[in-house]
Amino acid sequence: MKFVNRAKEARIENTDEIPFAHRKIRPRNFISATRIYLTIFLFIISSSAIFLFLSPFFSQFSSKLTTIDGSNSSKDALLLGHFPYPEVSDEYLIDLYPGFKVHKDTLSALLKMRSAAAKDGVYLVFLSGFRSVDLQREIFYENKSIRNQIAIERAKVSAPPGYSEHATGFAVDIGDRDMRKTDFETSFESTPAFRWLLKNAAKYHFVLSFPKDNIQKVSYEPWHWRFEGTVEALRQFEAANRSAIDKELPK
Ligand code: DAL
Ligand code: ZN
Repeated sequence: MKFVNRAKEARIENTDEIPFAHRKIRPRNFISATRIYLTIFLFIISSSAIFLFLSPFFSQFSSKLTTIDGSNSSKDALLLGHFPYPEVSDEYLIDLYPGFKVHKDTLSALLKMRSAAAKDGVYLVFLSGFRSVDLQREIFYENKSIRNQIAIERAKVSAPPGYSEHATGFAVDIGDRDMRKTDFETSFESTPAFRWLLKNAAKYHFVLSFPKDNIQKVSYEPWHWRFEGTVEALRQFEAANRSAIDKELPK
């Protein structure tokens, strides 16, 4: 027995004398560390492969989620090319003149713009501002019926109720005081008023909502301008602006 024990001790001593790097038999803790590293490596490789394989399903799922909350899916919110706009509550409206209301944040910019144009010898007329959803309903269905149009045709020139920029109080239709025959006509584009607006409206935070060949496929409306001079106004038109930037709407 003594002999066996001594032999064991000798083996242990001998092993310890061989430099670590030259030993044929690795110590046990070295082997288990290698196993752990190998397992982690295999785990990372296989989970990356699984993720790559499933990523198309994930992205489909996440686009469904964003569609539901409406925050990331401007094109799904459209109705016949128009984005939904809530009706501004009465407390935010102010009379520009009797029967003509606009969002109160718009008033000062409108007046400044009109004065600046007048100084340049151009006379802007404000034709319409805030429009309630009820009035928009009348306009849309009445005219649709009178003109014997189907909704798709009507929506090219008029927003369905709940989808008009006029409901926000931030949109105004503008004419040229000296060329009233061009009111609400594409010929408004050849008036001094329109040329002045194209050059100067951005100074007063007004933007042409429906330029020629707009991404929403709404008819060209050179008379229709919207105010984007506050964060609230910008938020209202975020989807419209984003769609114009992304050009992600169906052709
Ligand atoms: N006139 C445009 C289409 C609107 O009401 O938003
Ligand atoms: Zn308009």
